[in-house]
Order: sequence, then structure tokens, then C-alpha cells
Amino acid sequence: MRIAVLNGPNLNLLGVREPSVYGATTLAEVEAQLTDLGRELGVDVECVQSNGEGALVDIVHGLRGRAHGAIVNAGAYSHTSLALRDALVGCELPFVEVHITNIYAREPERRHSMLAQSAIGVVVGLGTQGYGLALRGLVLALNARGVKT
Ligand code: CA2
Repeated sequence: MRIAVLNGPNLNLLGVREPSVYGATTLAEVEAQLTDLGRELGVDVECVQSNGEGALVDIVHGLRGRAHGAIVNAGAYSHTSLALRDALVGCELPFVEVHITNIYAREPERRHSMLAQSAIGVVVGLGTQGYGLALRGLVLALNARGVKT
């Protein structure tokens, strides 16, 4: 099983800026932890970050038929990007949406996700640990759909 981990705009700043909001763990550390967890679970993990909406759409297109599922933190595009939802749905890529912060406890413009209605599940507000929880949940959900690890 191959799982993609997609991070959107500004998440390359994780652990570098605003640690009081997003924590002190860097994106490279999160990706390394997910790769290790993937090994433990018997799945290949491929991590990508982009600041561009179109670039994220292109990345999803490139995953069609290659990845069985994805973990997606689309950053601020989560709240605006119908294009990204269309790509995920159009490429038939099952995904779990992740937010490091509890978007429902933040400003009104962050309280709606364009992606959530098409996600298998959503993990919010648990910090960067949420990525690992999402990976475990996604693998279980894909196993239940008959995808072998
Ligand atoms: O809570 C999340 O994971 C978010 O997706 C993070 C996005 C934000 O726009 C969403 O509303 C919620 C922002 C990512 C910015 O990441 C930074 C990390 C460190 C320093 C500055 C920005």
C-alpha cells in the first residue's frame, strides 16, 4: 500500500515560526515520523509539500493509480479550494484531512473546510500527532475496503 502525505501552503514553516500555534516539530521531523510509522504498519509513505494550489492539484493528478490514499493538510487552501477537492475526488484518491490546530475554535473563515465532505475522516486540533493518527485510521479504512498493506 502506498500513502501520500500532502502538505499545503506555509506548512514548510512548521517548527520554525509561530511554535505557540503550530508546535515546535518541523515538517521534516513530521515526515520522518510518518515514514517510520509507515514502515511499522507495512505501508510506503511518500511526502510532498507545496505552496501552490495548482501545484497541489498537479501532485494529486500524479498520484492517480499510484497511491491508494492520502493524508491532506491543505493549509489555507482547505477553506477555499474547490479545485483541490475536485482533484482528490476526480482522481479517486481516498483521503483523511488533517489540521494541526482546532480550526473550529479559530476565526470564522477557518471553520469551514472545502475538503471535509469528501474525506474519509478528519483529524483536527491534536497537533502534529494528528498526522500519525490519520495514517493509522487511513490504513485501517483502506484495509476494510480490501486494499492490502
Ligand atoms: O491547523 C492547520 O493545520 C492549518 O491547516 C494550518 C494552516 C491554516 O491556514 C489552516 O487554517 C489550519 C496554516 C499553516 C501555516 O503554517 C505555519 C506554520 C508555522 C508558522 C507559520 C505558519
